[in-house]
This record gives sequence, C-alpha cells and structure tokens, in this order.
Amino acid sequence: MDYVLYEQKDAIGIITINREKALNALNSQVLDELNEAFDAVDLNTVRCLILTGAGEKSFVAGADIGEMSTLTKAEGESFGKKGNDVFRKIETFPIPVIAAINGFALGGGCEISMSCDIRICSENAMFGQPEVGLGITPGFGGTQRLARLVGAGMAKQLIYTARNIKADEAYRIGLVNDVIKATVDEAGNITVSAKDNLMAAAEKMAGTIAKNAPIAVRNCKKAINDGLEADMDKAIVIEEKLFGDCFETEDQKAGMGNFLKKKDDPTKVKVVDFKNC
Ligand code: DAK
Repeated sequence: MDYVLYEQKDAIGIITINREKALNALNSQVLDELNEAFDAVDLNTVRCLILTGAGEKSFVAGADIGEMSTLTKAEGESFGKKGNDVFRKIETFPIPVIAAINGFALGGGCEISMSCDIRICSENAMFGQPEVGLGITPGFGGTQRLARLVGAGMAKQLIYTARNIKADEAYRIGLVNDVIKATVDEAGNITVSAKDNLMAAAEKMAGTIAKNAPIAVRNCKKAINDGLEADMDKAIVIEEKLFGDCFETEDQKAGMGNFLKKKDDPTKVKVVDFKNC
C-alpha cells in the first residue's frame, strides 16, 4: 500500500495514515487502502488497534480538497459514501480502536477520529469542522458524531462557526480523553516529543485493553454502540444478551476462577492469560 502502514506489536495493531506531504489528507486511494488495512487485521491475535497519522504535524488535515474540488454531485455522493463506509467499519470494528491524534484533525480528520472508540491527542493537536467555510457540509459523519460526543449545542457552534480548537479546549468539551505533552528537561529542551509520548500513551492504553478478556471487551463495545442507538428498554436487553453471551466462555471461567482463587490465597495467580475463547 502507498499511503497506509500496518504494524503489529504483540496484541496491538497500529494503522498509520502515511501521506505526510499532504498532511495525511484523505483522498480516494487513502480511503481504499484504509478499508483494506482494516480488513486485513488478524482478529485472532490483535485485541486493540491504534489509528494515527505519519509525522508530528498532522493526524489528518481533512478530506483531499484538490480531489473534491472538481467532483460532480454524483461523484461527491460516492466519495462521501466511500468515506462513510470506512468510518462505519472503524466504528463497528469488533475490537476497540484508539485514535492517537498527532496534530491537525480537521474536517474528515476530526470525523475519522470520532469514528474511533477513544481519542487521545498530542498537545499540538487542533480540531475543527471547517467545511462551511469551503461551501460544503461535513460529509463523513461530522454532523452526527460530533453532536453525539459533545452535545448538540457545542457541535452546532463548532460546525456553524468553522472555528478550529486547540487540544485543551477539545479536552474541556469532551472531544478527547487526554492530552499528551512533550517531555521537557529543566533547561526547557524537549527530550521526548509529544508525538512519541502520545504513541507510548496509546500503546500503554491499548496494552491494558488487550490484557482484559477479549470477548468481554468486544461485547462491551457492541453493547455501548448498539445501546446508544436504542431507547433504554431496548438498550438494556442488548446489554443482557451480550452479558449472557460471555458465560460458558473459557475467559469468563478463567477470570472469575482467578478472583476466587485469589480470595483463598492472595499469592495465587494474579494475571489471567485470556485465550479469546
Ligand atoms: N487536502 C489536500 N491537501 C491538503 C489538505 C487537504 N485537506 N490539507 C493540507 N494539504 C496539503 C497542502 O495543499 C500542502 O500541499 P503542497 O502545497 O505542499 O503540495 C501540504 O498539505 C501542506 O499544507 P500547508 O502548506 O497548507 O501547511 P500549513 O502548515 O501552512 O497549514 C493547515 C496547515 C492544516 C492549516 C492547512 O493545510 C489547511 O488549512 N488545510 C486544509 C484544512 C481543511 O480545511 N480541512 C478540511 C477539509 S474539508 C463530503 C465528504 C467529505 C467531506 C465533506 C463532504 N461529502 C462527499 C458530502 C470532508 C471535508 C473536509 O474534510
């Protein structure tokens, strides 16, 4: 693939959008390759994914404005569908996806981060939905996911004003879960970049998720996603079914067995090696 890199570290998969010269803007080829990369993830061995962008400056600076500028109505619709299909694939992907946002997350960049389960960003990150300044609406789910994440009032303000916000404000409104800073020595020199610290934080979080019972983690993702689309009576039934689904798995027996063993004797096995079955 030209624009998407994939690396697996133990049970963590890292997908990197690698079009640094264009600040990782999403053209059709990037979207096709992202689709392929997600399809190729080995779900038997990978338990958590990280999605990031190449370089220190930009996660994704949006959909490719050059490519979009000449689209007809029909082509615009099909470009929107291509993006929406990939973003929905990420959102409903069986295992959690953490967006590690290193710099600009504008337009389609903000939107792809919102299709991930969790967002953490570097201190130089910048978020925004600048589309109305370009004469279009957010087309990769921004009007829908931003309102669900930060509330309708804040989403409307950001989308109507097309104002970009910095990492701290994104944290304050709940768009990101954490902001990761560079490490600076006493003289004020950067010893570890914000990007490197961001990736370390993302991998640490992914590692923690990967150690938990995989079937349970997958079912939690599905319960939260599907439940948010339903009213509470139906949502509770969704949870009941996914809860019931965990029983009779080896992981449930191992997890609960470990707790009961520890109760008798705290020196007994502390870390459960969940087998994903
Ligand atoms: N598309 C294409 N190329 C881009 C790009 C983008 N979104 N953003 C940056 N680049 C390219 C620049 O053209 C430049 O390329 P060269 O000129 O070197 O060849 C290179 O990346 C470096 O950018 P700059 O020179 O501009 O770098 P600066 O540091 O000066 O500025 C910037 C960084 C992020 C502030 C600036 O590049 C910028 O404002 N970029 C555009 C950000 C933006 O407006 N993004 C939102 C795009 S709109 C829909 C489907 C999808 C969408 C909407 C509808 N439907 C089908 C309905 C989604 C829309 C969007 O995402």
